[in-house]
Amino acid sequence: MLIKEISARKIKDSRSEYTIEVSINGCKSSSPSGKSTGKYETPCYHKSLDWNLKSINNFKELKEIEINSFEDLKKVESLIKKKFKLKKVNSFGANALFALESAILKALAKNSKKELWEVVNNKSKKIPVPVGNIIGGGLHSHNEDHPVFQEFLIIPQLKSAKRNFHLMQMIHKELGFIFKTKKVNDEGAWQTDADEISILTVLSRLKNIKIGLDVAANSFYCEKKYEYKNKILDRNSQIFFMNNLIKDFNILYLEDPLQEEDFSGFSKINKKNLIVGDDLTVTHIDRVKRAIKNNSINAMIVKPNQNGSLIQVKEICDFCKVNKIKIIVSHRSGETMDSALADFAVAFGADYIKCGISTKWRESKLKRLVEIENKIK
Ligand code: 2PG
Ligand code: MG
Repeated sequence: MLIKEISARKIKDSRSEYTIEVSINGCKSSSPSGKSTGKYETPCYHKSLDWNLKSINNFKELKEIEINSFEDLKKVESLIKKKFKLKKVNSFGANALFALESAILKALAKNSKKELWEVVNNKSKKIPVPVGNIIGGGLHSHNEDHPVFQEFLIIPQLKSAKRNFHLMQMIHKELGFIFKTKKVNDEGAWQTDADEISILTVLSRLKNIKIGLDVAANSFYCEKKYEYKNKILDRNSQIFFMNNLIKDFNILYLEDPLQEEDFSGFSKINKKNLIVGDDLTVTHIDRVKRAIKNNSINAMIVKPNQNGSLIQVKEICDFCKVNKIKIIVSHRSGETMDSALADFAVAFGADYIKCGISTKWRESKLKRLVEIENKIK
């Protein structure tokens, strides 16, 4: 396939902030963006969003290379490094690079009359289990007295993506009544003033789901202490508290229980279930290797735009599989209507996909997942 048309423009994401959309041969892809970002994530843009827009709009050299497979993205990455004199391709900016590569793959899929996930990996048959944010807190919620933990997650246990999607939506509705709230946060999760323990108590009574938490501990870590509404915990007490929560509420999935530098603290968290790195690992291979070496995690979040390069993201997923680390492909708190995340989750062999439950931005990914499931069956 040859690239005949290439353009980039600004669009607004679910938080009404500007992000990048790239079009290749008429196929469009856009990038989401995070609010509780890890310190070691790749920056979204090289110099600025406008700089990246201009660079992509004038990127004529792209029209000279032929793209016939996922691996051919390597040609694109070499060209970027050469043209913009970059040592690492990621320096082009994670959002700019991801939207560009994803749009190229969509164009290739259209050109070869295949699905997006198939051009990345046509052997993929596994449908990841959704992990849905149902009650929100932390940096994503705007009510004054919100919970400190960022995400209370439900992991449905039914046999298909379609049934799991419906179950999550039903429970989402039900919890709106239980917590007497009509306001959702950045990710479509309910906003409430209830405290962590009361929320977990309600979740523990639900049928056909397991409980997950994204503690996002960085966001309330200050001067070497974890600052809750009614208590301040030092590192050891935080580890103790996390281990007790796992036990008391049978938590299947615990993301970022400690701040992003504490690899050895993570190793002290009970690994009976999933201990997930996000800000800790930031979808970068050096951090992933360190986390595995330190026995910090047994699962990790993969966010394409924490890295930018889909070639590297795939390598990281392959590395995780070899090392028996479960993969959770994840959305960001500021999302677009692009549903490609579901395709990448399937193609990279993810075990789970974290993409919210409610609001059109989150539903677009779940609907796509169901669509892929119907095609694969
Ligand atoms: C997270 C994400 C997505 P953000 O911490 O896992 O839920 O949040 O996109 O703000 O980094
Ligand atoms: Mg997280």
